[in-house]
Amino acid sequence: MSGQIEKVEVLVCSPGRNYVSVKITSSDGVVGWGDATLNGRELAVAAYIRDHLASTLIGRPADRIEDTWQYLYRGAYWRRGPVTMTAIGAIDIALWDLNAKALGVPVHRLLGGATRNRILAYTHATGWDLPALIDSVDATREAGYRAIRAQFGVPGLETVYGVSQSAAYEPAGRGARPAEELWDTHAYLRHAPKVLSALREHVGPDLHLLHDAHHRLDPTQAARLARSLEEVDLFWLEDLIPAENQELLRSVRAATVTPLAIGEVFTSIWDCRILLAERLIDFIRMAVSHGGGISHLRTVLNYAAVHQVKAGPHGPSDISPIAMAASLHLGLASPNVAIQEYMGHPAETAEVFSPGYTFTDGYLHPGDAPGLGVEVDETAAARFEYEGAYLPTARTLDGGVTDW
Ligand code: CS2
Ligand code: MG
Repeated sequence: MSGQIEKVEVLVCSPGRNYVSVKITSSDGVVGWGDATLNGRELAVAAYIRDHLASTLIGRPADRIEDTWQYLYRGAYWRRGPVTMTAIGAIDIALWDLNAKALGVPVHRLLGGATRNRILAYTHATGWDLPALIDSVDATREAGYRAIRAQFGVPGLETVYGVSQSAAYEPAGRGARPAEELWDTHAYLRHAPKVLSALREHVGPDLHLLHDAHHRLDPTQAARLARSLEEVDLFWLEDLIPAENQELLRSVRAATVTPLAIGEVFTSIWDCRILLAERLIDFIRMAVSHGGGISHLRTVLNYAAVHQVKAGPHGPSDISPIAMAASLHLGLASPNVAIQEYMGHPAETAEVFSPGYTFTDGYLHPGDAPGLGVEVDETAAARFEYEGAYLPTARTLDGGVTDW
């Protein structure tokens, strides 16, 4: 017994970047934490939980995790979408944390136990030109990574999303509105194969290389790029085309044997059912926080496994240490989670969130502390007030808005 849900509180703070966390307290005095961070839309999720969900949860048995998920998803008229699913995800993660703590076990034990000893991690390396990229990849490899995502500048463009111009890189920029960046798909397509081939030449065959196209291509461009990179032997090529139209990936898939990953913007199984059922992708990228929590992502992972699709969950800085811990507990307990993105967080984040997961020799482990193993310092959080921050908007050279 974990008692009843007595309090549902929302904590918004900004230690280095914005985070929204949910704290659920049971009548037995056990606390569970969930992550409700949605980059650039943080306050919408905070209000959804605070104004619409919190009061409906008070008094419910705290140990009915699945029933609470069903109640919030199937029991509500309006379903799906990032705000709704992140809100449900945060409550679900908090309940898993609370129940595992009440039983004194790590969350992965409640999920059936570890299916392997550790989880392969990948992180980001960036450089505006090839020498800078090579330096960044070498340093990242030196730090122990066996899998590295490589992003680079494009001649003729001043900025490229995901490419650091300074040491600490945070894709969401502070301010009242998104920055606007120019984007040129043709210039990118001419440049990318040369850079990635030269990088493979430099690193040799063993290192896993990944690359992210951020949904900027049409299916024909995507097929051409993926085919031209076959010799580079990428671990995956990510987010080639806008993710809404699942059927369009059929032509890309038929044209190439480069492994494809997609899904960081998906929020429910309905966003990827065709992709999984037809095995149009090799890796599903949904995040535990944006994808309805541990309970729903587990459904997605199991459906993916039936179709021999693996997972490589989203793990940039906007996945807070709470969701990162949840992803690792679920990942350790799920046989088809092949790799975990691990971008890390700004230094100040550690003043508020103290996670128990560890990175050793290129692999991650969630730790064996009860629950998710993340401590939250609410007094420290009060020092870091929310400040609006947005991902940039991209425009083509003629000034039109282009895809994310
Ligand atoms: C990226 C992220 O981690 C990734 O693969 O695509 O930088 C992503 O764009 C941001 O997390 C969006 O919030
Ligand atoms: Mg991505």
